[in-house]
Amino acid sequence: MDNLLVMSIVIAVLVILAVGLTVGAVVTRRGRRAAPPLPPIPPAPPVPPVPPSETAAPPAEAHAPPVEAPPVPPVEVLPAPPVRERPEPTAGRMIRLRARLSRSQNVFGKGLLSLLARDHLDEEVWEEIEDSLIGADVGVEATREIVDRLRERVAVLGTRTATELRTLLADELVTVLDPNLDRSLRSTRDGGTPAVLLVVGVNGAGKTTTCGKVARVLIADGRTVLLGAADTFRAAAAEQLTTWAGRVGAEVVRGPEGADPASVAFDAVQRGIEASVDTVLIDTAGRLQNKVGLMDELGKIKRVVSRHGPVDETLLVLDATTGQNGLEQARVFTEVVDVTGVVLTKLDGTAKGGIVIAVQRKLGIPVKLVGLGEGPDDLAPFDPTQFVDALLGTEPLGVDA
Ligand SMILES: Nc1nc2c(ncn2[C@@H]2O[C@H](COP(=O)(O)OP(=O)(O)O)[C@@H](O)[C@H]2O)c(=O)[nH]1
Ligand SMILES: [Mg+2]
Repeated sequence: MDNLLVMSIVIAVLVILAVGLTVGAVVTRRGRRAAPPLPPIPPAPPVPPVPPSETAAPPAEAHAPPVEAPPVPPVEVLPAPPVRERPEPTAGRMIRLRARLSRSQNVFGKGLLSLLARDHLDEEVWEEIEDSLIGADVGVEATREIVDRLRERVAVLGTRTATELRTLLADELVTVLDPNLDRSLRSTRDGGTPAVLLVVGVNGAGKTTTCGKVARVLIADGRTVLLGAADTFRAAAAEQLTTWAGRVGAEVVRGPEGADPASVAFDAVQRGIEASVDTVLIDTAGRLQNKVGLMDELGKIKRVVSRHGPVDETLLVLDATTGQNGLEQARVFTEVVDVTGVVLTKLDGTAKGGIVIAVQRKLGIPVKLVGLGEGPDDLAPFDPTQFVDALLGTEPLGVDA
């Protein structure tokens, strides 16, 4: 009995133990299914260093608010572009005139010299010489003067050879052009402010072209130049001037089409003072409706510009091919503004170089520059001796100026 009891107790304990183990195993398995083990975390790859790149975030100051734009100026100031062309020096440019005048059958070289080469210089020949000079636009008054003196000298000296006669004629032509006149361009001013040059003349005479050519000459001489586009009647005029400026690296001040020319001119000088340039060149319009209109326009430009200081030079641009007609128009300009120098353009296109003499005598103003073509360097300082040599179409013979 005792043995049976003990065995029963042992079996019971074993059963309890077995059940207990089984339940524990199931519970454990369930728990594992509900929460599977996390996969092992791979080791983090090494962080590559950030390479410096253009796409990198901009530095903090780039987010700063933009600087406030300056107020819009009433005129457009086009800054000087970099110099793209080097103009050629002015010395020796007149030489070109010789080829160009002779190309246009100038009456001096052909007619006059052959007349002077005649065996007998009788009354008839002298009259022919006179006609030739008048035909060459020298003008009646100047022609009389030249021929009278020539006749006198031929008589006194008994000059006969063609070479001697040519020398005498050249001498008289130079004399009548007055080689002692001051033909220098007042393009700089003492005291640090820019010299102001006003360029006037009828439409098509060559004002804008001359402004561009003069700017090139000055820049070639090492000056700084600002161009004022006071011809505001056609946008193309300002455009044309801007093109010239772009070639040599000059600043331009221009207004919108139809702007007041005087205010553009004023602003140009103002800007020239600020930028400390040597010279301000002002291109104007050449509408010649009537004297009153012209006086209003040019007079106002000059008055307004004068608030900054005097105008140093007023250049009248004249087309040599318009002959005596052009002279009459030119006279109106001299009555309206105080012209200090004449620029005679298109000498390359005329057979009548004598216009230079007529212009100077009629207007009483020195011819300072001559236009010899449409090219950028086709502008020469006027020199009477070189001019007469070119006119007579032969080698210089040592004419005394
Ligand atoms: N052959 C020649 N043409 C010139 C000369 N000067 C200017 N021109 C031409 O004359 C025309 C009128 O010139 P422009 O400067 O516009 O005249 P503006 O109206 O007075 O400003 C243009 O075609 C120029 O190229 C010159 O000395 N010789
Ligand atoms: Mg023009």
